[in-house]
Amino acid sequence: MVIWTPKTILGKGNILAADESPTTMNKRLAAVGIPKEKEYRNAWREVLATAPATHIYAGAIILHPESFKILIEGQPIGEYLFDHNVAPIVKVDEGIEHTIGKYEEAITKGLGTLPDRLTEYKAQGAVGTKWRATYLIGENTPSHEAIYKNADVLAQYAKAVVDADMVPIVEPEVLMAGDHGIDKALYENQKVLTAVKNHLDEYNVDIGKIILKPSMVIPGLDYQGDDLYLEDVAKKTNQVLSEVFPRGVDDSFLSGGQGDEIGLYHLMAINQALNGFDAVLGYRRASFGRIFVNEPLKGWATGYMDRSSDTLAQNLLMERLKAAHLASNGVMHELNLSYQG
Ligand code: 5MM
Repeated sequence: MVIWTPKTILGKGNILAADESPTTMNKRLAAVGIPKEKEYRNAWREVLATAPATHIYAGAIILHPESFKILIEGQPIGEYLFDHNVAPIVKVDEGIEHTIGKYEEAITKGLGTLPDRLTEYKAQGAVGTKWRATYLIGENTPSHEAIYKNADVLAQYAKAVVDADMVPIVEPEVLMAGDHGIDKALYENQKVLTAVKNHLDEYNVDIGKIILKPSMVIPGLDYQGDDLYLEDVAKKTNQVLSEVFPRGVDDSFLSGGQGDEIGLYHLMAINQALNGFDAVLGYRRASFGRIFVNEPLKGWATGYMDRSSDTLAQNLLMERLKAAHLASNGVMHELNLSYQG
C-alpha cells in the first residue's frame, strides 16, 4: 500500500486540480454550453477521476467537497482514487472575501471549522488538502498587511493538516492579472513566499511535509513589453524558490491563466534548468487546473448528455497529462496537443 507523502505524490506525477467551486465550475460549464447543474458538475468530475490518464500520470487529484461525496462504480470517490494509485485531496478553504485594509484585498476563509472537516475528510479517504490565498499585483498591492495575514492563515492551516497526519497543499497564488513585467512578478512573489516561509517556521511546520503550490514567475496577462525566453521564466522562478527555501521544498505550480502550450513549456524549462537537482531542491511539478482541463471540457461538451464524448475528453486529458509528465521531467519534445477549437 502506498503511503502518500509529498515525495510519493509528486514522485508519481503531477497533480490534477479539479476543485473549482460550484460557482466557478458553473461558469466553465456555461462557457461550453453545458447546463449549470450539479448533475453535470459531478459527471465531469467522474470523467476526470476515471480517466486512464489520471490513473497513469497523476500523483493526486484535488476535488471540491461537493465532488468528494460522489460514488464511482459504487465506491466513495476517495477510496476509488486510492485503489487506482491516485492520492485523493480535498480543497478545504472556504473561498476568499475582500476585507483587508483600504484596498479591500482578499483573505481566505475557513480556519474556524477546519479541524472537524479534516477529521471528516480523512475518514472518507482523503490523504491531503488544499488551501489557496490570492494576491493581486497593483500600484499599492499586495500590501504588507495582506501578505502578512494570508501567510499567517496559510501557516495555521498547514499546521492543522500536518498535525492531522495529512499532506497540506499550500497555495499562495500571485495572480497574473495586470500589466506588470517579470521583475515586478519576481519581487512580489519573493515577498509573498518569504512571508509564507517565515510563518510556517513560526508555527513549526516541517517544510518536508507540505507541497507548495506557487505561481510561476511570469509577466501579467496585459504585459505589453518584449517577449520572454523560456529560460527567463525558468531562471527567475527557480531563483525565488531556491532563495526563499534554500533547503528545498516540493512544489507543484498552478497555471494561473497561461495558455496550455506556453505553460507546459515553462514547466519543461524550469525542470531542465534544475539539471537533475530536483531531488535536493524539491520537485518542481505542476498542479494545473485550466491547462489540464480546458480543452478536455470543450471536447466533453460535444456529447455530455449521452456521455458519448467521455472518451474524447479523456483522450484530450491524456495528451496534456502525458506532456506534463515529460515536461516535469525536463524532457524536450513536441507537445503535439490537439485542439477542439
Ligand atoms: C481549480 O480551481 C481552483 C479553485 O478555484 P475557485 O475556488 O476560485 O473556483 C483553484 O484553486 C486552482 O486549483 C488554482 O488556481 C490552480 O488552477 P489553475 O487553473 O490556475 O492552474
